[in-house]
Amino acid sequence: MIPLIERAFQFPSRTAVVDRGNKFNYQDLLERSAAIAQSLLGEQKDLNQQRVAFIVNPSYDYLAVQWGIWRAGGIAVPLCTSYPFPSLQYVIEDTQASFLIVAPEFEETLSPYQKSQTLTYLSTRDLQNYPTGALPDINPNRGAMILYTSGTTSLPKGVLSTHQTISAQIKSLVEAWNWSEKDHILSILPLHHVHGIINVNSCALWSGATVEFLPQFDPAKVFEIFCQGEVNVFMAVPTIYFKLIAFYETLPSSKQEEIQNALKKFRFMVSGSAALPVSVMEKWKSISGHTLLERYGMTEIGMAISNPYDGERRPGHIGQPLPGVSVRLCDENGKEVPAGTAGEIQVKGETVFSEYWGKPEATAKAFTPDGWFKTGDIAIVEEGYYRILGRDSVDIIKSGGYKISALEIEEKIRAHEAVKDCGVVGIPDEEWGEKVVAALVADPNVDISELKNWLRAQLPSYKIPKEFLFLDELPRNALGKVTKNELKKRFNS
Ligand code: MCA
Ligand code: AMP
Repeated sequence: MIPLIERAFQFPSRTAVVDRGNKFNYQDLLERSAAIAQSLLGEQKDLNQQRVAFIVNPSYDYLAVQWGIWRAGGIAVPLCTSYPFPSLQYVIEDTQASFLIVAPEFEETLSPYQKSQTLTYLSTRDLQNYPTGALPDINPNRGAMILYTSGTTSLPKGVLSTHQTISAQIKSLVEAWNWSEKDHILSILPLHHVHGIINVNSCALWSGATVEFLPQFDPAKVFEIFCQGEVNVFMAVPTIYFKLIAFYETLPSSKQEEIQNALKKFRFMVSGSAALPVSVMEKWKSISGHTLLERYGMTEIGMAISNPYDGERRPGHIGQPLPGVSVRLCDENGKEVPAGTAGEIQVKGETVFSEYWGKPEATAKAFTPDGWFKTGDIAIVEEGYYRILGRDSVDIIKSGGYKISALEIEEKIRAHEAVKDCGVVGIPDEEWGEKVVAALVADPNVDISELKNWLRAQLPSYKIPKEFLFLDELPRNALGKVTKNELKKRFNS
């Protein structure tokens, strides 16, 4: 039994999805996902945790494919829609996917797989109108989803969650944030990450609420939908609030007033995936009347810490542990720190992932011997509220909510013929939180726009450094290791 899908049988006639003006109820979603499950199964009775990679823009189709994979017994591997071929190939091959489902707009990019010997290539067009039949009974302990996250290694790692983990993550948030069937959320985040998949779509669908899709973030369209008066819950990364504020400020006062009135009717609004600058929180409050609810999470653990739904939402703080989540702060020896001292956030509970896909050593390293997940984020508790102070690695960059590995980018840049060496760091930026920048030891005549285009063929554009600096050599310590904090200063000077 897949708990999220079982719940949908309780409210078949409620509107589940609004997508480009079309409405779909829960019965539609159940029928369509059952047909997709059947077409994936073919002659098989159960996909038995075979991996099914899929690339579909955020939409009703995306949800039907995701649920279809789950109902056939597969592990869903959502692909990032802005990845170039090599990044997609890495995920497809790392998961050893047996199926690849491709929406029409991505067929050209993924055409090398059309005649693959190793996987079954399916267009979403092939998944229409399949006859219904029996579907397998799924044990919730089975693998459900693999999401890729960057870390302190150059290659991203696949994070495996079970249906049980997903249910635990949803239940914790539904309880903490008072989700109900009356809710209507705008889904604008990419759907290969926890924020969009769990916090937005799955919490809404668990509750019998409505998910409205806007496949590509666009401030004008977001405000237009808000002004229609149906949406009452919104969740986004700080950069999105920054961009909405910037756009709002360009509008005439009559339009601003209309937006203000629409926003005041919302039930609540959430920010997460990166630190919410207090200035953004305050500006958004002056526009919307809402104090954004800031929470903290990670791909491996779902959401762990949140400001209260009722009660004070403290600026610059992430709140308290969520229901069902145990949190502790530890020093570098793994010993819990005394109250009021900074330490690494460690997390335990049913919401924590199972393993890094195919990487048992990385999985073992990520947990303490007594089973706590080591987040690498450093925090302190002040008057009962957790506050993030930083991360234990300078090689992880958070830009616009995306986690980016400096090492992955360095490795790619170093492969360029004009580059002898390079160092990538994140520097503070009002809009992106952190901005990816690169120092090059290279032929000074190298054409930066050519270098960027060359990188674009291998990396998604949000990973491409926004600034380049030429240096004769990279700053290093006595052991020869690049001193990244020193490097950051070169960009600020
Ligand atoms: C787009 N660009 C970026 C980013 N996004 N640059 C740096 N960082 C980014 N995040 C660049 C593009 O490369 C492009 O550059 C230019 O901006 C315009 O691209 P476009 O796609 O049109 O931008 P946008 O639509 O305005 O996108 C900004 C965005 C997006 C909406 C903020 O980045 C986004 O959806 N971020 C959310 C990511 C997310 O959901 N993270 C959750 C993971 P050029 O013009 O040079 O090509 S974290 C998570 O799940 C954990 C569990 C948690 O706690 O939530
Ligand atoms: P990801 O691996 O993409 O899931 O990103 C998880 C990371 O995002 C965490 O380890 C934190 O570093 C960061 N993060 C998430 N929420 C917050 C927040 N509210 N404040 C600061 N950092 C956050």
